[in-house]
Amino acid sequence: MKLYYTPRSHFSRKVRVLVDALNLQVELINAGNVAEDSAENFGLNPLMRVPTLVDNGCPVFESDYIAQYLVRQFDKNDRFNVLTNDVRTLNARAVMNGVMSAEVELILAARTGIDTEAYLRFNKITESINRGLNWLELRAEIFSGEPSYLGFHLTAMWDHLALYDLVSLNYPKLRDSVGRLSAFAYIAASIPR
Ligand SMILES: N[C@@H](CCC(=O)N[C@@H](CS)C(=O)NCC(=O)O)C(=O)O
Repeated sequence: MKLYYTPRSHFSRKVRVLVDALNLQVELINAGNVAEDSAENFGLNPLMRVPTLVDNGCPVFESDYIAQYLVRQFDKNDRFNVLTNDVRTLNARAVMNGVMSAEVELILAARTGIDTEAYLRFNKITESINRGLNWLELRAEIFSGEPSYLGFHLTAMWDHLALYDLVSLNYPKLRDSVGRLSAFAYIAASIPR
């Protein structure tokens, strides 16, 4: 199996942590600059995003669908609660994905020459990150307990936010959860630099 990714990609990292947690052999292929527009770099993903998993020539798109695909194949007991139907967990997943996508919009807009300070649209995108994090902080107890895919997701989101420094991270409960999870070597191994 091959995973198209970039070392800093937070969407890729939640899959990479799951791969490491399940001890799977996956070849990592660096897609390079994700702002570019060549589908070949992205494992033939027409949306030109990472991650994409390719298994025996068959591509799987979307980080959470890739996680589900891996668990259905290799972790029948779903040890990290990837296949959950719990609405609180799914809502937290949706909010984290929204925060992460908003960050991608801001970063790639700036990278491709857009002055993000000049357009109101980007104010709303930034505010969605702040409100999303606040929403998660108020429900931080869902990240307690044994490491799960939700915790991998939180850590991937948080470390990326810390790296790019686009918003302030004054969320002590989320920070504590990330600190606890980062003590696991298989989670810390992929911290973006
Ligand atoms: N919903 C997708 C989001 C993936 C995504 O946005 N990845 C970013 C990198 S972290 C990307 O490749 N962006 C390229 C672009 O938006 O042009 C997933 O969960 O896999």
